[in-house]
Amino acid sequence: IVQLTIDNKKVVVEKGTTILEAAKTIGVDVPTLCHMKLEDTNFENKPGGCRVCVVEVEGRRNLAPACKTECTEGMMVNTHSVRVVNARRTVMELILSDHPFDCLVCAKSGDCELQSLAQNLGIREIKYTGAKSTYKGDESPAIIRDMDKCIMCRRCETACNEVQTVGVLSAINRGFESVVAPAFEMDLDHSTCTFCGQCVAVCPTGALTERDSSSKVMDAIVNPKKKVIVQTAPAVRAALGEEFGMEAGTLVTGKMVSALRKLGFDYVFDTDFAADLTIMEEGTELLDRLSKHLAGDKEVKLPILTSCCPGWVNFFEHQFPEMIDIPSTAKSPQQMFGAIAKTYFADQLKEKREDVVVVSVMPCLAKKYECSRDEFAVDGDPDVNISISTRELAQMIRNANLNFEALEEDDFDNPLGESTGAAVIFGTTGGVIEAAVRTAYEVHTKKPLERLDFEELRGMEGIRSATIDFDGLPINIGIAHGLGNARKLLEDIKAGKSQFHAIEIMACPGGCIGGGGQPYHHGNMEILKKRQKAIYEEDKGKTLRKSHENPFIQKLYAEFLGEPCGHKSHELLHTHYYD
Ligand code: HC0
Ligand code: SF4
Repeated sequence: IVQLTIDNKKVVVEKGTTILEAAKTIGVDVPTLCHMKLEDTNFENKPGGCRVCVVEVEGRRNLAPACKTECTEGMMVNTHSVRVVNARRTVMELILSDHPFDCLVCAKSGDCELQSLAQNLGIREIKYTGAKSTYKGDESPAIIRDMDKCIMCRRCETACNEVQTVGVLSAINRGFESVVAPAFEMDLDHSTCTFCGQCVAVCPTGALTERDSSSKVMDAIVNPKKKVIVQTAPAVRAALGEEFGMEAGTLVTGKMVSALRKLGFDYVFDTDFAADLTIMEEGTELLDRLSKHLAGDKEVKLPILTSCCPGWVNFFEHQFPEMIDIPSTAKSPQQMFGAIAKTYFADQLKEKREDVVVVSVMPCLAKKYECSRDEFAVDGDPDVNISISTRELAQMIRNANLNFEALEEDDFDNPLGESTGAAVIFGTTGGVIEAAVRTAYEVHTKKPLERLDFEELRGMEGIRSATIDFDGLPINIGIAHGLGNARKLLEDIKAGKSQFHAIEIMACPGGCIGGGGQPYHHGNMEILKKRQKAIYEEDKGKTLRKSHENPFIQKLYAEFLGEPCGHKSHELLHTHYYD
Protein backbone atom coordinates (compact mmCIF):
# COMPACT_ATOMS: atom_id res chain seq x y z
CA ILE A 1 0.00 0.00 0.00
CA VAL A 2 1.22 3.48 -0.91
CA GLN A 3 -0.26 6.80 0.13
CA LEU A 4 0.21 9.91 -2.00
CA THR A 5 -1.47 13.20 -2.87
CA ILE A 6 -2.78 14.05 -6.32
CA ASP A 7 -4.14 17.55 -6.91
CA ASN A 8 -4.40 18.05 -3.13
CA LYS A 9 -6.41 14.85 -2.69
CA LYS A 10 -5.11 11.91 -0.64
CA VAL A 11 -5.00 8.62 -2.53
CA VAL A 12 -4.21 5.14 -1.29
CA VAL A 13 -3.20 2.60 -3.92
CA GLU A 14 -1.46 -0.73 -4.24
CA LYS A 15 2.31 -0.70 -4.67
CA GLY A 16 3.19 -0.68 -8.37
CA THR A 17 0.22 1.49 -9.38
CA THR A 18 1.07 4.24 -11.85
CA ILE A 19 0.15 7.88 -11.29
CA LEU A 20 -2.23 7.62 -14.25
CA GLU A 21 -4.13 4.74 -12.64
CA ALA A 22 -4.09 6.35 -9.19
CA ALA A 23 -5.50 9.60 -10.60
CA LYS A 24 -8.30 7.66 -12.27
CA THR A 25 -9.42 6.18 -8.94
CA ILE A 26 -10.22 9.68 -7.66
CA GLY A 27 -11.82 10.85 -10.91
CA VAL A 28 -8.84 12.89 -12.13
CA ASP A 29 -8.45 12.45 -15.87
CA VAL A 30 -4.89 12.78 -17.14
CA PRO A 31 -4.95 13.06 -20.94
CA THR A 32 -2.96 10.61 -23.03
CA LEU A 33 -2.75 9.59 -26.66
CA CYS A 34 -0.81 6.37 -26.56
CA HIS A 35 -1.93 4.77 -23.33
CA MET A 36 -4.78 2.29 -23.59
CA LYS A 37 -5.94 -0.24 -21.06
CA LEU A 38 -8.57 -2.77 -22.00
CA GLU A 39 -10.36 -3.38 -18.71
CA ASP A 40 -11.23 -7.03 -17.92
CA THR A 41 -8.31 -8.17 -20.05
CA ASN A 42 -4.64 -8.08 -19.23
CA PHE A 43 -3.84 -5.84 -22.15
CA GLU A 44 -2.28 -2.46 -21.75
CA ASN A 45 -0.50 -0.29 -24.27
CA LYS A 46 1.91 1.95 -22.45
CA PRO A 47 4.94 2.74 -24.52
CA GLY A 48 5.21 6.10 -22.76
CA GLY A 49 5.85 7.59 -26.16
CA CYS A 50 3.40 10.46 -26.62
CA ARG A 51 4.41 12.35 -23.47
CA VAL A 52 1.00 14.02 -23.26
CA CYS A 53 0.37 12.57 -19.79
CA VAL A 54 3.22 14.46 -18.11
CA VAL A 55 2.58 15.62 -14.54
CA GLU A 56 4.57 17.56 -11.97
CA VAL A 57 5.97 15.58 -9.04
CA GLU A 58 7.21 17.71 -6.14
CA GLY A 59 10.97 17.45 -5.65
CA ARG A 60 11.65 16.18 -9.17
CA ARG A 61 13.39 18.37 -11.70
CA ASN A 62 11.70 16.87 -14.78
CA LEU A 63 8.04 16.36 -15.46
CA ALA A 64 7.05 12.70 -15.19
CA PRO A 65 4.98 10.65 -17.66
CA ALA A 66 2.01 9.54 -15.51
CA CYS A 67 1.53 6.27 -17.44
CA LYS A 68 5.07 5.10 -16.67
CA THR A 69 5.71 6.52 -13.22
CA GLU A 70 4.86 4.38 -10.23
CA CYS A 71 3.41 6.01 -7.13
CA THR A 72 5.73 6.22 -4.13
CA GLU A 73 4.95 6.92 -0.49
CA GLY A 74 4.28 10.59 0.24
CA MET A 75 4.46 11.64 -3.42
CA MET A 76 2.88 15.04 -4.18
CA VAL A 77 1.52 15.20 -7.74
CA ASN A 78 0.03 18.11 -9.66
CA THR A 79 -1.71 17.11 -12.90
CA HIS A 80 -2.64 20.55 -14.19
CA SER A 81 -0.05 23.15 -13.11
CA VAL A 82 0.84 25.88 -15.62
CA ARG A 83 4.14 24.10 -16.25
CA VAL A 84 2.30 20.85 -17.02
CA VAL A 85 -0.21 22.50 -19.36
CA ASN A 86 2.56 24.37 -21.21
CA ALA A 87 4.54 21.17 -21.63
CA ARG A 88 1.48 19.36 -23.00
CA ARG A 89 0.89 22.18 -25.44
CA THR A 90 4.46 21.98 -26.68
CA VAL A 91 4.20 18.21 -27.06
CA MET A 92 1.00 18.63 -29.05
CA GLU A 93 2.51 21.33 -31.24
CA LEU A 94 5.40 19.03 -32.05
CA ILE A 95 3.08 16.11 -32.88
CA LEU A 96 0.90 18.36 -35.05
CA SER A 97 3.95 19.75 -36.87
CA ASP A 98 4.22 16.35 -38.57
CA HIS A 99 0.52 15.74 -39.11
CA PRO A 100 -1.64 16.58 -42.16
CA PHE A 101 -4.03 19.51 -41.74
CA ASP A 102 -7.04 17.98 -43.48
CA CYS A 103 -9.16 17.64 -40.35
CA LEU A 104 -12.22 19.04 -42.12
CA VAL A 105 -12.39 16.14 -44.55
CA CYS A 106 -10.78 13.41 -42.46
CA ALA A 107 -12.87 10.24 -41.89
CA LYS A 108 -12.08 10.42 -38.19
CA SER A 109 -13.09 14.05 -37.72
CA GLY A 110 -15.29 14.37 -34.65
CA ASP A 111 -14.05 11.07 -33.24
CA CYS A 112 -10.32 11.81 -33.36
CA GLU A 113 -8.52 11.84 -30.03
CA LEU A 114 -5.72 14.01 -31.43
CA GLN A 115 -8.21 16.58 -32.69
CA SER A 116 -10.12 16.76 -29.42
CA LEU A 117 -6.95 17.03 -27.36
CA ALA A 118 -5.73 19.86 -29.59
CA GLN A 119 -9.05 21.57 -28.95
CA ASN A 120 -8.91 20.96 -25.21
CA LEU A 121 -5.43 22.45 -25.10
CA GLY A 122 -6.58 25.41 -27.18
CA ILE A 123 -3.96 24.97 -29.90
CA ARG A 124 -4.66 27.68 -32.47
CA GLU A 125 -1.53 27.62 -34.58
CA ILE A 126 1.15 25.13 -35.54
CA LYS A 127 4.38 26.79 -34.47
CA TYR A 128 6.81 24.33 -35.96
CA THR A 129 6.56 23.94 -39.71
CA GLY A 130 8.82 22.31 -42.25
CA ALA A 131 9.11 19.01 -44.06
CA LYS A 132 6.56 16.34 -43.10
CA SER A 133 7.06 12.63 -43.27
CA THR A 134 5.01 10.81 -45.91
CA TYR A 135 4.45 7.11 -46.34
CA LYS A 136 3.09 4.67 -48.83
CA GLY A 137 -0.71 4.25 -48.64
CA ASP A 138 -2.48 0.92 -48.40
CA GLU A 139 -6.05 0.27 -49.48
CA SER A 140 -7.17 -3.25 -48.74
CA PRO A 141 -10.79 -4.31 -49.41
CA ALA A 142 -11.59 -3.51 -45.77
CA ILE A 143 -9.04 -1.17 -44.19
CA ILE A 144 -7.33 2.00 -45.32
CA ARG A 145 -3.96 2.88 -43.81
CA ASP A 146 -2.97 6.52 -44.10
CA MET A 147 0.30 6.48 -42.24
CA ASP A 148 0.83 10.22 -42.68
CA LYS A 149 -1.72 10.44 -39.86
CA CYS A 150 0.05 7.92 -37.61
CA ILE A 151 1.36 9.36 -34.35
CA MET A 152 3.28 6.21 -33.39
CA CYS A 153 1.14 5.53 -30.32
CA ARG A 154 1.54 1.80 -31.04
CA ARG A 155 -2.00 0.93 -29.90
CA CYS A 156 -2.62 -0.95 -33.16
CA GLU A 157 0.48 -3.03 -32.53
CA THR A 158 -0.82 -4.08 -29.12
CA ALA A 159 -4.22 -4.92 -30.63
CA CYS A 160 -2.74 -6.92 -33.51
CA ASN A 161 0.17 -8.60 -31.76
CA GLU A 162 -0.92 -9.08 -28.18
CA VAL A 163 -4.72 -9.18 -28.18
CA GLN A 164 -5.12 -10.91 -31.53
CA THR A 165 -1.67 -12.58 -31.79
CA VAL A 166 -1.78 -12.07 -35.54
CA GLY A 167 1.50 -10.19 -35.58
CA VAL A 168 1.05 -8.18 -38.75
CA LEU A 169 1.85 -4.71 -37.48
CA SER A 170 5.13 -3.46 -36.05
CA ALA A 171 7.20 -0.30 -36.02
CA ILE A 172 9.79 -0.30 -38.75
CA ASN A 173 12.56 2.14 -39.76
CA ARG A 174 14.00 4.89 -37.56
CA GLY A 175 13.55 8.55 -36.76
CA PHE A 176 11.56 10.51 -39.32
CA GLU A 177 11.16 7.35 -41.41
CA SER A 178 9.62 5.28 -38.63
CA VAL A 179 6.15 3.92 -39.25
CA VAL A 180 3.90 1.09 -38.09
CA ALA A 181 3.43 -1.30 -41.00
CA PRO A 182 3.38 -4.94 -42.08
CA ALA A 183 6.79 -6.44 -42.86
CA PHE A 184 8.48 -4.90 -45.94
CA GLU A 185 5.69 -2.31 -45.93
CA MET A 186 3.52 -4.71 -47.91
CA ASP A 187 -0.20 -4.01 -48.17
CA LEU A 188 -2.44 -5.61 -45.55
CA ASP A 189 -4.09 -7.53 -48.35
CA HIS A 190 -0.84 -9.40 -49.00
CA SER A 191 -0.08 -10.01 -45.34
CA THR A 192 -1.71 -12.44 -42.91
CA CYS A 193 -4.09 -9.71 -41.73
CA THR A 194 -7.48 -11.13 -40.76
CA PHE A 195 -9.28 -7.79 -41.32
CA CYS A 196 -10.67 -8.09 -37.79
CA GLY A 197 -10.41 -4.31 -37.57
CA GLN A 198 -9.24 -4.24 -33.96
CA CYS A 199 -6.35 -1.99 -34.99
CA VAL A 200 -8.90 0.42 -36.47
CA ALA A 201 -11.01 0.22 -33.31
CA VAL A 202 -8.15 1.50 -31.13
CA CYS A 203 -6.44 3.98 -33.49
CA PRO A 204 -6.76 7.44 -31.93
CA THR A 205 -6.43 9.27 -35.28
CA GLY A 206 -7.44 8.80 -38.91
CA ALA A 207 -4.39 6.62 -39.67
CA LEU A 208 -6.50 3.45 -39.74
CA THR A 209 -10.07 3.60 -41.00
CA GLU A 210 -12.49 1.41 -42.90
CA ARG A 211 -12.89 1.52 -46.66
CA ASP A 212 -16.06 3.56 -47.05
CA SER A 213 -18.57 1.95 -49.43
CA SER A 214 -21.59 4.12 -48.67
CA SER A 215 -21.43 5.97 -52.01
CA LYS A 216 -21.67 2.63 -53.84
CA VAL A 217 -24.83 1.93 -51.85
CA MET A 218 -26.33 5.28 -52.85
CA ASP A 219 -25.46 4.61 -56.52
CA ALA A 220 -27.37 1.32 -56.36
CA ILE A 221 -30.37 2.95 -54.68
CA VAL A 222 -30.73 5.59 -57.40
CA ASN A 223 -30.35 3.02 -60.20
CA PRO A 224 -33.95 2.29 -61.37
CA LYS A 225 -32.93 -1.11 -62.74
CA LYS A 226 -31.85 -2.41 -59.34
CA LYS A 227 -33.83 -3.82 -56.46
CA VAL A 228 -31.75 -2.96 -53.41
CA ILE A 229 -32.06 -5.19 -50.37
CA VAL A 230 -30.44 -4.48 -47.03
CA GLN A 231 -29.71 -6.93 -44.20
CA THR A 232 -28.66 -5.78 -40.74
CA ALA A 233 -26.39 -7.79 -38.45
CA PRO A 234 -27.44 -8.65 -34.89
CA ALA A 235 -24.92 -6.38 -33.14
CA VAL A 236 -25.68 -3.22 -35.11
CA ARG A 237 -28.98 -2.53 -33.30
CA ALA A 238 -27.23 -2.54 -29.93
CA ALA A 239 -24.71 0.14 -30.86
CA LEU A 240 -25.97 2.37 -33.71
CA GLY A 241 -27.72 4.72 -31.26
CA GLU A 242 -24.34 5.71 -29.75
CA GLU A 243 -23.54 7.49 -33.01
CA PHE A 244 -26.48 9.78 -32.28
CA GLY A 245 -25.59 10.50 -28.67
CA MET A 246 -27.78 7.78 -27.19
CA GLU A 247 -26.64 5.85 -24.13
CA ALA A 248 -24.58 2.71 -24.88
CA GLY A 249 -26.86 -0.32 -24.79
CA THR A 250 -29.92 1.49 -26.18
CA LEU A 251 -31.68 -0.89 -28.56
CA VAL A 252 -32.58 0.93 -31.77
CA THR A 253 -33.89 -1.92 -33.93
CA GLY A 254 -37.13 -0.16 -34.95
CA LYS A 255 -35.52 3.22 -35.58
CA MET A 256 -32.78 1.57 -37.64
CA VAL A 257 -35.39 -0.13 -39.85
CA SER A 258 -37.20 3.17 -40.23
CA ALA A 259 -33.98 4.99 -41.20
CA LEU A 260 -33.09 2.32 -43.78
CA ARG A 261 -36.51 2.66 -45.38
CA LYS A 262 -36.15 6.42 -45.54
CA LEU A 263 -32.71 6.03 -47.14
CA GLY A 264 -34.47 4.29 -50.04
CA PHE A 265 -33.84 0.56 -49.73
CA ASP A 266 -36.52 -1.50 -51.47
CA TYR A 267 -36.54 -4.23 -48.80
CA VAL A 268 -35.28 -4.00 -45.24
CA PHE A 269 -34.39 -7.48 -44.03
CA ASP A 270 -32.52 -8.96 -41.13
CA THR A 271 -29.27 -10.97 -41.01
CA ASP A 272 -30.91 -12.53 -37.93
CA PHE A 273 -33.18 -14.49 -40.28
CA ALA A 274 -30.04 -16.06 -41.76
CA ALA A 275 -28.60 -16.58 -38.27
CA ASP A 276 -31.62 -18.83 -37.59
CA LEU A 277 -30.85 -20.60 -40.85
CA THR A 278 -27.21 -21.01 -39.81
CA ILE A 279 -28.34 -22.75 -36.63
CA MET A 280 -30.41 -25.21 -38.65
CA GLU A 281 -27.37 -26.09 -40.75
CA GLU A 282 -24.61 -25.87 -38.15
CA GLY A 283 -26.72 -27.58 -35.47
CA THR A 284 -27.50 -30.47 -37.83
CA GLU A 285 -23.82 -30.76 -38.71
CA LEU A 286 -22.90 -30.83 -35.01
CA LEU A 287 -25.42 -33.58 -34.23
CA ASP A 288 -24.32 -35.55 -37.27
CA ARG A 289 -20.64 -35.40 -36.36
CA LEU A 290 -21.46 -36.17 -32.75
CA SER A 291 -23.53 -39.26 -33.48
CA LYS A 292 -20.88 -40.62 -35.87
CA HIS A 293 -18.20 -39.94 -33.27
CA LEU A 294 -20.21 -41.72 -30.57
CA ALA A 295 -20.67 -44.65 -32.95
CA GLY A 296 -16.87 -44.92 -33.05
CA ASP A 297 -16.19 -43.38 -36.47
CA LYS A 298 -12.55 -42.32 -36.20
CA GLU A 299 -12.73 -40.26 -39.40
CA VAL A 300 -15.09 -37.76 -37.83
CA LYS A 301 -13.39 -34.82 -36.22
CA LEU A 302 -14.48 -33.13 -33.03
CA PRO A 303 -14.70 -30.47 -31.74
CA ILE A 304 -16.69 -28.71 -34.39
CA LEU A 305 -15.79 -25.02 -34.56
CA THR A 306 -18.24 -22.28 -35.50
CA SER A 307 -17.41 -20.64 -38.79
CA CYS A 308 -19.53 -17.52 -39.02
CA CYS A 309 -16.86 -14.98 -38.11
CA PRO A 310 -14.78 -14.05 -41.18
CA GLY A 311 -11.87 -12.64 -39.13
CA TRP A 312 -11.63 -16.00 -37.41
CA VAL A 313 -11.87 -17.86 -40.74
CA ASN A 314 -8.97 -15.80 -42.08
CA PHE A 315 -7.03 -16.54 -38.91
CA PHE A 316 -7.31 -20.32 -39.08
CA GLU A 317 -6.70 -20.38 -42.83
CA HIS A 318 -3.44 -18.45 -42.33
CA GLN A 319 -2.25 -19.76 -39.02
CA PHE A 320 -3.65 -23.29 -38.67
CA PRO A 321 -3.93 -24.55 -42.26
CA GLU A 322 -3.60 -28.17 -41.11
CA MET A 323 -6.90 -27.79 -39.24
CA ILE A 324 -9.17 -26.42 -41.97
CA ASP A 325 -11.37 -29.53 -41.88
CA ILE A 326 -12.45 -28.94 -38.26
CA PRO A 327 -14.65 -25.84 -38.55
CA SER A 328 -18.25 -26.20 -39.60
CA THR A 329 -18.73 -25.87 -43.35
CA ALA A 330 -21.79 -23.65 -42.81
CA LYS A 331 -21.44 -20.22 -44.43
CA SER A 332 -21.83 -17.18 -42.20
CA PRO A 333 -25.31 -15.69 -41.85
CA GLN A 334 -24.22 -12.73 -44.01
CA GLN A 335 -23.40 -15.11 -46.86
CA MET A 336 -26.36 -17.43 -46.31
CA PHE A 337 -28.58 -14.38 -46.53
CA GLY A 338 -26.98 -13.34 -49.83
CA ALA A 339 -27.32 -16.83 -51.29
CA ILE A 340 -31.03 -17.04 -50.37
CA ALA A 341 -31.77 -13.45 -51.43
CA LYS A 342 -30.29 -14.02 -54.88
CA THR A 343 -32.12 -17.31 -55.49
CA TYR A 344 -35.30 -17.89 -53.48
CA PHE A 345 -36.21 -14.23 -53.03
CA ALA A 346 -35.05 -13.04 -56.47
CA ASP A 347 -37.31 -15.76 -57.94
CA GLN A 348 -40.24 -14.45 -55.89
CA LEU A 349 -39.53 -10.95 -57.21
CA LYS A 350 -39.12 -12.34 -60.73
CA GLU A 351 -35.83 -10.46 -60.95
CA LYS A 352 -32.52 -11.66 -62.42
CA ARG A 353 -29.89 -12.11 -59.71
CA GLU A 354 -27.66 -9.42 -61.19
CA ASP A 355 -30.49 -6.89 -60.84
CA VAL A 356 -30.77 -7.59 -57.14
CA VAL A 357 -28.22 -5.72 -55.04
CA VAL A 358 -27.65 -7.09 -51.54
CA VAL A 359 -26.19 -4.65 -49.02
CA SER A 360 -25.19 -5.70 -45.52
CA VAL A 361 -24.81 -3.47 -42.48
CA MET A 362 -22.25 -5.10 -40.24
CA PRO A 363 -20.37 -4.27 -37.03
CA CYS A 364 -17.37 -5.75 -38.75
CA LEU A 365 -14.72 -4.84 -41.31
CA ALA A 366 -13.81 -8.43 -42.19
CA LYS A 367 -17.32 -8.77 -43.63
CA LYS A 368 -16.22 -6.44 -46.44
CA TYR A 369 -13.48 -8.88 -47.23
CA GLU A 370 -15.75 -11.91 -46.78
CA CYS A 371 -18.23 -10.77 -49.41
CA SER A 372 -15.37 -10.20 -51.87
CA ARG A 373 -14.21 -13.85 -51.68
CA ASP A 374 -14.54 -15.63 -55.04
CA GLU A 375 -16.43 -18.63 -53.66
CA PHE A 376 -19.29 -16.32 -52.62
CA ALA A 377 -20.07 -15.20 -56.17
CA VAL A 378 -21.89 -16.75 -59.12
CA ASP A 379 -20.39 -15.88 -62.52
CA GLY A 380 -18.70 -12.86 -60.97
CA ASP A 381 -21.87 -11.60 -59.28
CA PRO A 382 -21.35 -11.59 -55.51
CA ASP A 383 -24.07 -12.97 -53.22
CA VAL A 384 -23.54 -9.89 -51.04
CA ASN A 385 -22.59 -6.91 -53.19
CA ILE A 386 -21.63 -4.31 -50.61
CA SER A 387 -20.95 -4.45 -46.89
CA ILE A 388 -20.96 -1.27 -44.83
CA SER A 389 -20.15 -0.85 -41.16
CA THR A 390 -22.37 0.47 -38.37
CA ARG A 391 -20.36 3.72 -38.58
CA GLU A 392 -20.94 4.03 -42.33
CA LEU A 393 -24.68 3.55 -41.85
CA ALA A 394 -24.65 6.28 -39.20
CA GLN A 395 -22.86 8.53 -41.67
CA MET A 396 -25.50 7.83 -44.33
CA ILE A 397 -28.22 8.73 -41.83
CA ARG A 398 -26.39 11.99 -41.03
CA ASN A 399 -25.91 12.71 -44.75
CA ALA A 400 -29.67 12.51 -45.20
CA ASN A 401 -30.10 14.78 -42.18
CA LEU A 402 -32.54 12.38 -40.54
CA ASN A 403 -33.32 13.04 -36.89
CA PHE A 404 -32.54 9.51 -35.75
CA GLU A 405 -33.80 9.79 -32.20
CA ALA A 406 -37.15 11.12 -33.37
CA LEU A 407 -37.76 8.36 -35.94
CA GLU A 408 -40.79 6.13 -35.45
CA GLU A 409 -40.12 2.45 -34.86
CA ASP A 410 -40.71 0.27 -37.87
CA ASP A 411 -40.70 -3.48 -38.60
CA PHE A 412 -38.55 -5.52 -40.97
CA ASP A 413 -40.09 -6.75 -44.23
CA ASN A 414 -40.86 -10.41 -44.77
CA PRO A 415 -39.99 -13.17 -45.57
CA LEU A 416 -36.30 -12.54 -44.78
CA GLY A 417 -36.95 -10.24 -41.86
CA GLU A 418 -38.42 -12.61 -39.29
CA SER A 419 -36.11 -13.97 -36.62
CA THR A 420 -35.99 -15.50 -33.16
CA GLY A 421 -34.20 -14.52 -29.96
CA ALA A 422 -31.62 -17.19 -30.71
CA ALA A 423 -30.51 -15.21 -33.74
CA VAL A 424 -30.01 -11.87 -32.06
CA ILE A 425 -27.64 -13.29 -29.43
CA PHE A 426 -25.24 -14.17 -32.28
CA GLY A 427 -24.06 -10.60 -31.76
CA THR A 428 -22.28 -11.32 -28.49
CA THR A 429 -19.62 -13.81 -27.45
CA GLY A 430 -21.29 -17.07 -26.45
CA GLY A 431 -24.48 -16.33 -28.36
CA VAL A 432 -23.93 -18.52 -31.40
CA ILE A 433 -23.28 -21.61 -29.32
CA GLU A 434 -26.21 -20.85 -26.98
CA ALA A 435 -28.47 -20.55 -30.01
CA ALA A 436 -27.11 -23.84 -31.36
CA VAL A 437 -27.68 -25.55 -28.01
CA ARG A 438 -31.32 -24.42 -27.89
CA THR A 439 -32.01 -26.12 -31.22
CA ALA A 440 -29.63 -29.09 -31.03
CA TYR A 441 -31.00 -30.05 -27.60
CA GLU A 442 -34.59 -30.25 -28.82
CA VAL A 443 -33.70 -32.00 -32.07
CA HIS A 444 -31.50 -34.54 -30.29
CA THR A 445 -33.64 -35.25 -27.23
CA LYS A 446 -37.01 -34.65 -28.90
CA LYS A 447 -38.01 -32.96 -25.63
CA PRO A 448 -38.81 -29.29 -25.05
CA LEU A 449 -36.10 -27.28 -23.31
CA GLU A 450 -37.10 -26.30 -19.81
CA ARG A 451 -34.92 -23.23 -19.62
CA LEU A 452 -33.72 -21.08 -22.48
CA ASP A 453 -31.18 -18.90 -20.71
CA PHE A 454 -27.84 -20.66 -20.52
CA GLU A 455 -26.11 -18.31 -18.09
CA GLU A 456 -23.11 -20.66 -17.98
CA LEU A 457 -22.31 -19.77 -21.59
CA ARG A 458 -22.52 -16.02 -21.05
CA GLY A 459 -20.05 -13.46 -19.81
CA MET A 460 -16.95 -11.59 -20.89
CA GLU A 461 -14.08 -13.83 -19.80
CA GLY A 462 -11.85 -14.47 -22.80
CA ILE A 463 -12.14 -18.26 -22.59
CA ARG A 464 -15.15 -19.97 -21.07
CA SER A 465 -16.39 -23.52 -20.90
CA ALA A 466 -19.48 -25.39 -19.74
CA THR A 467 -20.98 -28.84 -19.95
CA ILE A 468 -24.60 -29.01 -21.05
CA ASP A 469 -26.61 -32.12 -20.30
CA PHE A 470 -28.41 -33.33 -23.43
CA ASP A 471 -30.70 -35.63 -21.44
CA GLY A 472 -27.93 -37.89 -20.24
CA LEU A 473 -25.38 -36.99 -22.90
CA PRO A 474 -22.89 -34.42 -21.60
CA ILE A 475 -21.84 -31.93 -24.28
CA ASN A 476 -18.64 -30.01 -23.54
CA ILE A 477 -18.64 -26.52 -24.94
CA GLY A 478 -15.80 -24.05 -25.27
CA ILE A 479 -16.00 -20.35 -26.10
CA ALA A 480 -13.24 -17.93 -27.05
CA HIS A 481 -13.38 -14.32 -28.16
CA GLY A 482 -10.35 -12.40 -29.30
CA LEU A 483 -7.99 -14.29 -31.57
CA GLY A 484 -5.31 -14.64 -28.88
CA ASN A 485 -7.80 -16.67 -26.84
CA ALA A 486 -8.83 -18.63 -29.92
CA ARG A 487 -5.18 -19.53 -30.48
CA LYS A 488 -4.99 -21.13 -27.03
CA LEU A 489 -7.96 -23.40 -27.74
CA LEU A 490 -6.57 -24.31 -31.15
CA GLU A 491 -3.17 -25.20 -29.70
CA ASP A 492 -4.97 -27.57 -27.29
CA ILE A 493 -6.80 -29.24 -30.17
CA LYS A 494 -3.55 -29.59 -32.06
CA ALA A 495 -1.90 -31.18 -29.04
CA GLY A 496 -4.82 -33.61 -28.66
CA LYS A 497 -5.71 -32.09 -25.29
CA SER A 498 -9.12 -30.62 -26.12
CA GLN A 499 -12.11 -32.18 -24.41
CA PHE A 500 -14.67 -30.05 -26.21
CA HIS A 501 -17.36 -31.27 -28.58
CA ALA A 502 -18.11 -27.80 -29.91
CA ILE A 503 -16.32 -24.45 -29.74
CA GLU A 504 -17.55 -20.98 -30.61
CA ILE A 505 -14.94 -18.51 -31.72
CA MET A 506 -15.35 -14.83 -32.47
CA ALA A 507 -12.38 -12.74 -33.55
CA CYS A 508 -13.23 -9.55 -31.70
CA PRO A 509 -13.20 -9.05 -27.94
CA GLY A 510 -16.87 -9.23 -26.88
CA GLY A 511 -17.87 -10.84 -30.19
CA CYS A 512 -19.57 -8.74 -32.87
CA ILE A 513 -20.68 -6.10 -30.34
CA GLY A 514 -16.97 -5.17 -30.18
CA GLY A 515 -16.44 -5.39 -33.95
CA GLY A 516 -14.06 -3.11 -35.82
CA GLY A 517 -16.94 -1.33 -37.56
CA GLN A 518 -18.88 -0.37 -34.43
CA PRO A 519 -19.01 3.14 -32.92
CA TYR A 520 -15.62 3.78 -31.32
CA HIS A 521 -15.53 2.65 -27.71
CA HIS A 522 -12.04 4.08 -27.07
CA GLY A 523 -11.04 1.01 -25.05
CA ASN A 524 -13.94 1.33 -22.61
CA MET A 525 -15.10 -2.24 -22.02
CA GLU A 526 -18.11 -1.04 -20.00
CA ILE A 527 -19.63 0.04 -23.31
CA LEU A 528 -19.32 -3.52 -24.61
CA LYS A 529 -21.05 -4.88 -21.51
CA LYS A 530 -23.96 -2.50 -22.04
CA ARG A 531 -24.27 -3.58 -25.67
CA GLN A 532 -24.20 -7.21 -24.55
CA LYS A 533 -26.98 -6.57 -22.06
CA ALA A 534 -29.08 -4.97 -24.80
CA ILE A 535 -28.65 -8.06 -27.00
CA TYR A 536 -29.89 -10.39 -24.25
CA GLU A 537 -32.80 -8.01 -23.61
CA GLU A 538 -33.87 -8.22 -27.25
CA ASP A 539 -33.72 -12.02 -27.01
CA LYS A 540 -35.85 -12.02 -23.85
CA GLY A 541 -38.47 -9.82 -25.49
CA LYS A 542 -39.01 -12.13 -28.48
CA THR A 543 -41.98 -14.47 -28.65
CA LEU A 544 -39.92 -17.10 -30.44
CA ARG A 545 -36.46 -17.82 -29.03
CA LYS A 546 -35.39 -21.00 -30.82
CA SER A 547 -34.23 -20.93 -34.43
CA HIS A 548 -36.16 -24.02 -35.53
CA GLU A 549 -39.42 -22.34 -34.49
CA ASN A 550 -39.00 -19.47 -36.98
CA PRO A 551 -42.04 -19.98 -39.28
CA PHE A 552 -40.29 -18.40 -42.26
CA ILE A 553 -37.33 -20.74 -41.86
CA GLN A 554 -39.73 -23.68 -41.76
CA LYS A 555 -41.39 -22.34 -44.92
CA LEU A 556 -38.02 -21.89 -46.63
CA TYR A 557 -37.14 -25.56 -46.03
CA ALA A 558 -40.61 -26.73 -47.08
CA GLU A 559 -40.76 -24.66 -50.27
CA PHE A 560 -37.17 -24.47 -51.38
CA LEU A 561 -34.33 -26.08 -49.46
CA GLY A 562 -35.72 -29.47 -48.49
CA GLU A 563 -33.92 -30.50 -45.33
CA PRO A 564 -31.04 -29.07 -43.31
CA CYS A 565 -27.67 -30.20 -44.70
CA GLY A 566 -29.52 -31.66 -47.69
CA HIS A 567 -28.44 -31.35 -51.31
CA LYS A 568 -29.70 -27.83 -51.94
CA SER A 569 -28.35 -26.59 -48.61
CA HIS A 570 -24.94 -27.93 -49.44
CA GLU A 571 -24.98 -26.14 -52.74
CA LEU A 572 -26.14 -22.79 -51.33
CA LEU A 573 -25.32 -22.64 -47.66
CA HIS A 574 -22.02 -24.43 -47.16
CA THR A 575 -18.48 -23.54 -48.15
CA HIS A 576 -14.88 -24.74 -47.98
CA TYR A 577 -11.67 -23.21 -46.68
CA TYR A 578 -8.27 -22.58 -48.21
CA ASP A 579 -4.86 -23.28 -46.77
FE1 HC0 B 1 -21.85 -10.90 -36.48
FE2 HC0 B 1 -22.89 -12.80 -37.70
S1 HC0 B 1 -23.13 -12.42 -35.48
S2 HC0 B 1 -20.65 -12.51 -37.54
O1 HC0 B 1 -20.84 -11.07 -35.04
O2 HC0 B 1 -22.64 -15.60 -37.21
O3 HC0 B 1 -20.44 -9.05 -38.24
O4 HC0 B 1 -23.64 -8.78 -35.42
O5 HC0 B 1 -23.80 -10.43 -38.69
O6 HC0 B 1 -22.71 -13.17 -40.69
O7 HC0 B 1 -25.80 -13.19 -37.81
C1 HC0 B 1 -20.97 -9.66 -37.48
C2 HC0 B 1 -22.90 -9.52 -35.77
C3 HC0 B 1 -23.16 -11.01 -37.95
C4 HC0 B 1 -22.84 -13.07 -39.56
C5 HC0 B 1 -24.75 -13.06 -37.84
C6 HC0 B 1 -22.72 -14.56 -37.48
FE1 SF4 C 1 -4.00 -6.94 -37.19
FE2 SF4 C 1 -6.69 -7.25 -37.22
FE3 SF4 C 1 -5.55 -4.90 -37.84
FE4 SF4 C 1 -5.28 -6.95 -39.51
S1 SF4 C 1 -7.19 -5.91 -38.98
S2 SF4 C 1 -3.66 -5.53 -38.91
S3 SF4 C 1 -5.17 -8.65 -38.07
S4 SF4 C 1 -5.50 -5.94 -35.84
